[in-house]
Amino acid sequence: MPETLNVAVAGYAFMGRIHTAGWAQAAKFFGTPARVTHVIGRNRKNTQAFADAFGIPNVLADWRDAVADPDIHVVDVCTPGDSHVDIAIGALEAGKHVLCEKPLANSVAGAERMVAAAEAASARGVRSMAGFSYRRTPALAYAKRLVDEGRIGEIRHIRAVYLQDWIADPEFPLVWRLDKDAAGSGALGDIGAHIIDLATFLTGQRLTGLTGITETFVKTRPKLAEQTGGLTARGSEERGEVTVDDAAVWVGRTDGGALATFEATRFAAGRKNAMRIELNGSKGSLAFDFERMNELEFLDFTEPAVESGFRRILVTEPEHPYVGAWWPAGHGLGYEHTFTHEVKDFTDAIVEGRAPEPSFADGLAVQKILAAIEDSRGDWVTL
Ligand code: SOE
Repeated sequence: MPETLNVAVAGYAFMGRIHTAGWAQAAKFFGTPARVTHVIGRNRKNTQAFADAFGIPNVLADWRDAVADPDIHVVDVCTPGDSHVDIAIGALEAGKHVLCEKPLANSVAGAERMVAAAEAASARGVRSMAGFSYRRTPALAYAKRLVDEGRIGEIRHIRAVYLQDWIADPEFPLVWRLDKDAAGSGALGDIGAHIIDLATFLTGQRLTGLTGITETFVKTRPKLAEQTGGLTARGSEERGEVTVDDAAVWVGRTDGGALATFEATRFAAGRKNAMRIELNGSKGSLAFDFERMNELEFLDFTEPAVESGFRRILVTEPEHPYVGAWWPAGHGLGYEHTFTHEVKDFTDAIVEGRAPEPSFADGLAVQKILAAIEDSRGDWVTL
């Protein structure tokens, strides 16, 4: 085991950028023994500019070069979904630990191949993890603690939505996230995957069956001229077809006897990153909204009705998950901290020789649900 793990990050646009920031912060705030030594990107000029800005010493144009380099110990896959299978499997077979962004792959078959490679690698002590970063939001990690302690009792309802509006303008161009070949699906896989994972993470329950529908409201858009930021772009005069869903809704039953409802959309005008989840149990309720990510609502249903009510817990105390490494109570954390916590937890597992969570198998379970929602078209699908 090297003293410090050398990390190659594949991709630099949005996820690559935030993962790179996460690795740097994890080293500083948690003493995580890892550093980004390489960034991999096909556009030489942009990749170099990113490397310069983030102080990364090496730039690679091809992920195969990272996989072949014995001095690289971790490959962090932050590219669009169509390259996840090849990079992750190539890296695992070469003995690199792999962190891979969600959704794990663009198909169930691809995710199954990744799981097989991850299991074979695990037998050799090579670790892998799926990048469901929201699990590492302190308020959600704390919510899980409360659920595990039985504070809300038996769970009756899981109610989750993930609402964005960044493509609500019909003239927003065809970025890769709107291309089925590159992204696998639309709002469903990009943000729906998060709430599927979170529902399982928080409750420990899995969907046993579901029915769902998807919709593409805007069928054609200007072709891409230039990607100007993580979720911003400039279009050209020519138009092309949107090949993914704009929104999806689904409802299901869990193996723990709960009813679950979900919605994922990029057309919720005014909602920027409103990932909300509410759990109602026999003894209480919990509610969270990522747009207020330092808060958690908790209702204790065992208290007398005359004085019970939702209390707003400010999840900024040093005793709350992850918070002690950061700022004094009340000063709050942001989106990027979830990635810092993610790479910290991943590295801890590598160092301690245990399997990190969520595993690629967890990523495959999400992938199967995404496929079931697409196949359902309003019919019941047993999982
Ligand atoms: C875009 O919809 C996106 O960046 C997702 O890809 C991320 O997973 C989510 O964290 C925020 O929104």
